[in-house]
Amino acid sequence: MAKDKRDYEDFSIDPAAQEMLSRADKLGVDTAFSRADELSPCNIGGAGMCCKICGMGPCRLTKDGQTGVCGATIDTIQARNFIRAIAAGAAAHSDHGRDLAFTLKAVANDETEGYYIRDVAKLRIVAASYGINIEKRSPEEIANDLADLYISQFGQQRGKVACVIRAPKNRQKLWEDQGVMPRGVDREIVESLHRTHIGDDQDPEHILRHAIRTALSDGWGGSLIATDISDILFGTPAPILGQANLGVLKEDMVNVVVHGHEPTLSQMVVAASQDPEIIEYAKAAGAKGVNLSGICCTANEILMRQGIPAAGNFLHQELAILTGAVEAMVVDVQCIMQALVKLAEKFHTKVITTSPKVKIKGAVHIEFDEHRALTIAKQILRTAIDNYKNRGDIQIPKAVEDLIPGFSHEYINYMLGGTYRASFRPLNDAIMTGRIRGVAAIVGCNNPRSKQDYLHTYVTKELLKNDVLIVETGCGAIASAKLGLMLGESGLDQVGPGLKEICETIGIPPVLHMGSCVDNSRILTVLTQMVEEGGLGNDIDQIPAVGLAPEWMSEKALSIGTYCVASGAYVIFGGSSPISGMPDRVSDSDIVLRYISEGWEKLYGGKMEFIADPDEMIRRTLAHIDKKRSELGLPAYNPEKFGKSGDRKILAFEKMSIEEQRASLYGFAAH
Ligand code: NFS
Repeated sequence: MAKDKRDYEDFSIDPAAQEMLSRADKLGVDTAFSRADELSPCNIGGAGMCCKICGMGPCRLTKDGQTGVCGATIDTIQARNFIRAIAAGAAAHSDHGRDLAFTLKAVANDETEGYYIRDVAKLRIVAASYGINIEKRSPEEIANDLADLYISQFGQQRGKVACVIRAPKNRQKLWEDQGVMPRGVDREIVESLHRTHIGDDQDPEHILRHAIRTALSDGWGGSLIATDISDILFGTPAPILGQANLGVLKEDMVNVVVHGHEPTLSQMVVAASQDPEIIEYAKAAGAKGVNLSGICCTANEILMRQGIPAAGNFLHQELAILTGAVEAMVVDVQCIMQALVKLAEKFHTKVITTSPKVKIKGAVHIEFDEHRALTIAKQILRTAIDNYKNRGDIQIPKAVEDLIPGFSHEYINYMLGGTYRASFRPLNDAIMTGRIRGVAAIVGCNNPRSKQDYLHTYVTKELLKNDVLIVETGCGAIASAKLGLMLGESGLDQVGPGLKEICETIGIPPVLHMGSCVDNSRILTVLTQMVEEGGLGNDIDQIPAVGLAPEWMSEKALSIGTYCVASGAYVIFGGSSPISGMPDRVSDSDIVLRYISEGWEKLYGGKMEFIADPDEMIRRTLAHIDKKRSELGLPAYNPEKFGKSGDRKILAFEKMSIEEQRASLYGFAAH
């Protein structure tokens, strides 16, 4: 490895990744890690200062007062670049939601193969929340109406997206007052593109107002629809034992890795992998069976519902192939690197694309269709099994950690109070007393420009020490899982005293895995329920809570961050800002950056900041939480007050000698 290149330890904190990167070097193949080193990012485009929206450019604005050929100023260009990224992110999430709505419609009308309505209770609750009649009707009739309602939200032209009624009342009013109530999902995304065409909206604040409306159509629209329907069709998650990291791949089985985002396909591959006919087929090929695992958000979808192990997060997709033990990597949509195909050619791995929307040159395409879902899933698995005989030299890292994922908001509600008094009261009370200082959602991607998993897990661990309860989704959740922070007692020795008491009392890990990235909608629901429970103000912006995406890289992350700000949250992105400007070279090139922080905070109570230094992220998170506590009139955080009750005593007791135990019980050491 050349001197100016990063070492394996600088690429990732994960030993499995380090081992595979060393193997990549030995085999002479590149990865996203090495390509990131080879390819310096453009400092002008990276700062949002390049406009390539029309054929007169690209215009790169690097001098004070300079404009594009059309006269566009730096702040207009940055706002346009930013909203376009948000629109793409919102489109990805929402198109995923749309496809699920079509699947629900097809299931309701008995047109699919292998799917059924698993969570009738959630179907009824969700349908009733929109006024759909649920009395004396079959689940299929209700599902048909709900599917119609949800499908119509994408093409709706006027009014408001139906799901926004699930936000706090005050928040809905604020959105009305600010003129950012999303009307229809597709409409807001299309309008973002229209407004940013050459010669349209050229007032940055006006552009960014529509960015808020577009992102809201994702968080309180497409993403929420995706989560609802996934739960209805595949089951609302509840805690289940799972595993994470490359060590989940098996030497003596056909390894099939599902990668991407939509659970429609992966759920059916799970079902097909358990089919006796497929198991027999694998045995006939000389394997013990089919071993399924996931990468990225598909991993999260099947991990939290069926306990199917996660092979890793975003930057593990190439590393899984590098083991040489993957017979097929089955992909659908989003976060799939084109590099997989070229890498797979060095091994026997077949990359199988399945979505009508995604083809990669050189990959095998087996198009998925929910009407023949099980048949196609079996065809995919047979293709993988047939490939088992072609396996060459393999190297599977031993690294693997257990975890308990599956903390849906429904389960959190239940776990706090049980079936008869399910409520958020205990959580609110714990925050109000200061046992829990506040809540942080740590979400988002991996980025090869930073050390894989380092920022996620460093921030997570430091906030835990400070009694901040953590909820996680997406690749951030898999990072914590790989570190062993999501397994009941295992991480509790690193947790602050008050939070530890809460985790022990309820029996939860200090980091709650809430699902995939579209499931950030679950976090919105939790925040809303905390508001409705009372005691923490009357809107989301009053709750001592912060959202962080320390290793973000995707446009979806920007959409998520923006709808969280619009919902009242303080959102911190790590790494670099796509609209940082270069204030040292071009004065006022950070106008937009300042606007999405101070400007948005005045309007929505939430703000967005890009902070590269993890210690600064932590400092600002805690400062924000403490500020919100003080504004609510809650006692200042004081860890000294907690950690001396309940299980602490029992655990200390268990560690004592018999004599010490007697002394502590009876006041003397009896013989
Ligand atoms: Ni989220 Fe999921 Fe991961 Fe980032 Fe990609 S998988 S939708 S975008 S990389 S967290």
